[in-house]
Amino acid sequence: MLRLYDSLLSGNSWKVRILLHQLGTPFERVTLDIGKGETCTAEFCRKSRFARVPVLEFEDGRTIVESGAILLYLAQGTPYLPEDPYLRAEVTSWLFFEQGDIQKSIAPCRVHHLYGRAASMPQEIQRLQSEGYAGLEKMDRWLAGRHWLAAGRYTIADVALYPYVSMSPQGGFDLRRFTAIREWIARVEREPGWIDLWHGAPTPGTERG
Ligand SMILES: N[C@@H](CCC(=O)N[C@@H](CS)C(=O)NCC(=O)O)C(=O)O
Repeated sequence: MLRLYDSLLSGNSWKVRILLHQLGTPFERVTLDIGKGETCTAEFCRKSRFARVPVLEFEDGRTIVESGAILLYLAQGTPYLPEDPYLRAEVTSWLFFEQGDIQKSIAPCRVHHLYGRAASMPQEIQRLQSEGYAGLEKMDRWLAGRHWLAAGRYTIADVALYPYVSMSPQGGFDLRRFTAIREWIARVEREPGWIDLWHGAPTPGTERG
C-alpha cells in the first residue's frame, strides 16, 4: 500500500490527500509534527531529500517528493491529467505557477498569521501579501468566464491551486474582490471526492507546523 507522509496544516499535503481520495486509492497516512522537528530526523531525510512533506512512499521504499511531482505521478492515466501533450503542458504550467506565484508567498504568510507572528513583522507580511495578491490577480483574470484552470475540465491544476488559494484568508488575504476565484473555490469543493483539510486527521489541532 502507498504511504503518505504529511502534516496536519500542510496545504501541499492536502493537495495529495484530495487527489488520492478522488481516485479512491487506499493509502496509509503518517502525520509528522513539523514543530517537533519530525521532518528533520535522519530517517525522514532519507525519504525526503528536502526534509519536507508531502512524501509518497512505495512498498519497496522508493519515494516521490514535491507535491506537484506526486500529483503528476498519481494522475497519470486518469481523467485528472489529459493525455494530449499540449493540454498536459497547460496543466503542468499551473503546477509551476502555483509553486512560484502562489504557494511561495501565501503559505509563509499564513504560517506567520497562524502562529501569531504576523503583527511583529509588518514589512515581511506586506512583501508576501503584495506577491500573493499579484498571483491571485493573474489567476482571477484567467478564471473570469472559465470554470476550470486548464483543459476545460477539473484536473490536477485545480487540485494544486486550491489549498493555498482557499486558505489565503488565514494569511490575511481578502478574496472579496476575486469573484472568479471565489466561484472556482466553490466549484472545486463540489467535485466528487473532495475532502476538507481535517478529513481523517489523526489528532486535529495539536500540531505546530
Ligand atoms: N515545494 C514543496 C513544498 C513542501 C513544503 O513546503 N512542505 C512544508 C509543509 S507545507 C514542510 O514540510 N515544511 C517543513 C520545513 O520546511 O521544515 C511541495 O510542493 O511539496
